[in-house]
Amino acid sequence: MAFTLPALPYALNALEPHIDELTMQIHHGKHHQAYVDNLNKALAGTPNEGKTLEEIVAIAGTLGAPVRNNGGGHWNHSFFWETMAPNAGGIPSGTLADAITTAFGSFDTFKEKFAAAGLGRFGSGWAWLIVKDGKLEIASTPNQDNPLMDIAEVKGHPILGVDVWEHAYYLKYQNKRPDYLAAFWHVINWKKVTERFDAASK
Ligand code: MN3
Repeated sequence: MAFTLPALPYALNALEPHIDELTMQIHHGKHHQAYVDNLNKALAGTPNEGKTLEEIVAIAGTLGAPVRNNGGGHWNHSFFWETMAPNAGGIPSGTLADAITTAFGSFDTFKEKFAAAGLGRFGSGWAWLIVKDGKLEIASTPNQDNPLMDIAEVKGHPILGVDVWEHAYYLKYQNKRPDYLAAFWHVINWKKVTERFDAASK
């Protein structure tokens, strides 16, 4: 069965003023839709057509650039929309807060290191917070790769990720990736991230 664009879990303008409505409209409706359409095209008539998205991502390095890029694009964006929410942000609590303190010393140090991963990714890609061998780590990937892929430099289970492609921020923030990354903290759905952490830590 062909993949389809998932509906956003909130309105296009729900993340204003941090992420603007026009960016969301184009990012979800055009960019993500294109990853879905191109993934379906690349898989059509191949033995991988019936695989789940998770199965495709896990062997992305063996499937050629169109499937790797568009399969990653579909997985990453589906994950990204769920990572954000209106009236969100703040600081995590519970198990995740403890794990962040253990891994990074403090929440502020974690924020610095995560932002540095996003800023340090030259060109297009993603910064991630992953669970690896039961511990939290920060990673970044180029293009539409992610830490679940067989070809990832640092592998693990993503619980938080931020898109640092220019299409994620250029309309509102132009070239100012640091300003976009600063705004991202205001829209992180820590409840969702904590659920992912708990699931990945079992
Ligand atoms: Mn994007």
